[in-house]
Amino acid sequence: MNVKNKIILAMDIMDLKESINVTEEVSNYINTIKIGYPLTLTAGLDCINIFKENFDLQVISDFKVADIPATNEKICQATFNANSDAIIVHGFTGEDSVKACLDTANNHGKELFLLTEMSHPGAKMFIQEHANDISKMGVKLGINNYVAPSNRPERLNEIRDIIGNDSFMISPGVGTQGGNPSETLKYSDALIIGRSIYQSSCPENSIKSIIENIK
Ligand code: NUP
Repeated sequence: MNVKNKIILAMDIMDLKESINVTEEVSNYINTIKIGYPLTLTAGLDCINIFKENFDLQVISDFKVADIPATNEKICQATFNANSDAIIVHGFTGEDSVKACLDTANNHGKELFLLTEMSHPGAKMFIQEHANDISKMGVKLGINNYVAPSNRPERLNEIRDIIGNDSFMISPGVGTQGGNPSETLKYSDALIIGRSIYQSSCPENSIKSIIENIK
């Protein structure tokens, strides 16, 4: 996946019109948007086409797919048929479930992002302990794209070591969740940023200032 810019907009506004307005304000600074359940459960899967047609953006669907293989395959099919360029998939479900998603992505010529570890405090309870193994499983399956937490740079470092420099890593948790853009980009290829941009009184100024401060 070609994310030429360093910021992926996490669009979790639960209103299609407002989400389009905010995207319009920042669309010159991004080429990829990440949508998830908040927007698609409100506006429907067709919002993917709406963003792609109006803004010429790549769309990553953050559906954190985490079911049995047969159901995962259906979820991925529906997402790619709706024109999504990529899907985010949980790794804790194990190799067969992830492989079902990967095969579906490959069949559609689309991308899969493996979620290795999450950014919220509760991630320390269960998922963090297994994040390195989840990353190793991704490498074994030949997965190229990973999601790992910006607000834990020491973990980004470890996960980067496992997935290697040729893999593509994107990181949520910047700003509102405490992650620092420059620190994150030492390990990650791109930042996923939502509230720090879309909740700002001027999203354009916010994204500009984040970009200007990236060292
Ligand atoms: O571990 C994760 N943390 C996380 O915040 C995995 C994610 N996919 N996300 C998503 O990234 C989260 O659902 C939201 O869409 C975005 C971060 O948004 P914000 O904290 O910048 O508002």
